[in-house]
Amino acid sequence: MPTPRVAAIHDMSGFGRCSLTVAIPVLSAMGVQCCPLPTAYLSTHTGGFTGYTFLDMTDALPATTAHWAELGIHFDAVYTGFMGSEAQMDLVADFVRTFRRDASTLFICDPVMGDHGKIYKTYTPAMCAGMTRLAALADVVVPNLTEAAVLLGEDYSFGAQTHDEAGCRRTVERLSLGGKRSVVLTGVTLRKGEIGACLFDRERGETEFLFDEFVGKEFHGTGDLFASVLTGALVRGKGLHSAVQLAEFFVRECALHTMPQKIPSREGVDFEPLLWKLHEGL
Ligand code: PXL
Repeated sequence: MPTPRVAAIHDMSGFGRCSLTVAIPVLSAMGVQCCPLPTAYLSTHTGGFTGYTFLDMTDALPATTAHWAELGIHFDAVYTGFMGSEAQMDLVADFVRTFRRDASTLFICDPVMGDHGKIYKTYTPAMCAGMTRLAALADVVVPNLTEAAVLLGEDYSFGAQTHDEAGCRRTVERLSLGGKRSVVLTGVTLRKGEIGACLFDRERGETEFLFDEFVGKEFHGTGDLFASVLTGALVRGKGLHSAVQLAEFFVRECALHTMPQKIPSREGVDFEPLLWKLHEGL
């Protein structure tokens, strides 16, 4: 199999293990070429740190789209996450349209906007509206419960509202836009002690739940870790069900390995020593 190639459009946060500092090593470890297109450079991510720098890289987007298009580069997937400005949403949509001329290019959109009923500090309502437009183009959309509510124009500050089986099923089926795209709703807890995903697979036309043990502590960046493993597995030819299983396995392994080290949760999970495990799952 030739090495699959992914364009990864996320921020680069220098410290705190999220977005590109997770996507690049994870995809490389999975035997996938990662071509990063940073949306912003931050000294740290915005969750749990103050005083971080923020360099908006909006101008790099159309310039890189044009250069890569001129070079005729083929991507097996475009994988997007945290955006730095309102304008970036439509510029990334242009990027997707440019490189999806070939129907084999998957667009995997992690509509990063918030978590736990809160929107991230740098996101405006206009950015959330733009993200909703961008996510509508995706082949696979990977929202957490907060982001799913934003995408559906619902109140996102809820507590347990969609944490019931029927509610999750309805959410993913609505987000599938009539079965046209796959959906992986993350951070779902129906019973204490477990965490997982509710997924709709457009290939199989089915909705299912896949749970794993909740290790008891949350860490920053695990959503990015999950979506990066999912992306790697999909471009390496796995179906959605196995790709979600591998992503859940890896996030749990990393959380279990990090817990005893008493690393502050804002530093993310200590995934580097475990990257080799991704090969076992492929
Ligand atoms: O993990 C999502 C994420 C990505 N990038 C930046 C963030 C966050 C979440 O807080 O701040 C910069």
